[in-house]
Amino acid sequence: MKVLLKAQSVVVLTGAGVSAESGIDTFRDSKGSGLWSRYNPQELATPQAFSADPELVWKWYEWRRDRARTASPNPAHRVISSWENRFKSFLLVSQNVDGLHQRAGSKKIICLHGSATEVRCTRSTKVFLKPDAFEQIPPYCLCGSMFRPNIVWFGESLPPGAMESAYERISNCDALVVVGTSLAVYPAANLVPTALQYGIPVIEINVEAGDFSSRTISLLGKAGEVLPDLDRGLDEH
Ligand code: BJW
Repeated sequence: MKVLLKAQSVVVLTGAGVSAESGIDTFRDSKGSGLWSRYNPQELATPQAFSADPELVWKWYEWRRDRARTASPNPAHRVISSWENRFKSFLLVSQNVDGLHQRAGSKKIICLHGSATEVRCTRSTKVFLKPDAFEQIPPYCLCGSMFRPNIVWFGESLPPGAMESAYERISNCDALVVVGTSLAVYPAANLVPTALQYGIPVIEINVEAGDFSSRTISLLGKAGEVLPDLDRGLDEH
């Protein structure tokens, strides 16, 4: 892959599809088998839903946190982590909250949608690391206020500076590699048309073509197979 062979500065944007081969559900796909086809996001992933029924929302997150805990990083996570050493400048921008990139060793990472291993006090907004299960649902902070997952729900702002840093690095990179995302959720989805506007080559790895595929280098296939192939190709040159 010529674009990556010449690249000094690379940004990777990932979504739920990068963890699919680790057994983590995606949110949506054209076959209607993602998480949102079984659960209504308005009932679960909004601040309003949490206020109305914190126990229901927490039960859903405890189930998902458990699935993430028992899953292992796959070859796609491992290749992305190794690219921190391959390219002179590297940044991973992830929409995922499952922690599998970090467990594969990724350190240069911006988490746009928070982290399922963290909780936040609803009064002080202080963040605590809590990877293991809670004994009681909903869980409470020592101050007596309820904890919530440290995740960005619909209608909430992304972590301060996260999109700004991503835009800044993308506008200066030699290639953007987009892995396993439907690009259906904003503002993360805007990163791809922005890169295209700047004339930056975009390599897209997905099991199916998406809205931007006619303007990207679209590699159709599973991330856990395509990324190791791509990586081996770089080794051979
Ligand atoms: C594989 C594979 C394999 C499978 N290998 N590939 C502008 C226009 C319209 C709406 C908005 C807008 N700006 C903001 C909004 C509102 C909203 C939004 O985007 N709504 C859309 C639904 C239209 N955005 C927000 O509310 C954001 N906040 C915000 O913008 O604040 C300011 C504001 C608010 C309101 C109005 C205006 C401004 C916050 C977004 C937070 C997203 N949070 C979630 C849920 C968190 C809860 C949780 O995780 O429990 O984050 S949504 C969910 O989608 C999750 C994901 O990170 C995100 C992205 O999904 P992703 O990763 O792309 O997964 P999928 O399932 O969609 O795709 C998987 C892909 O993998 C598919 O393509 C498969 O083909 C592929 N695949 N197997 C490779 N093996």
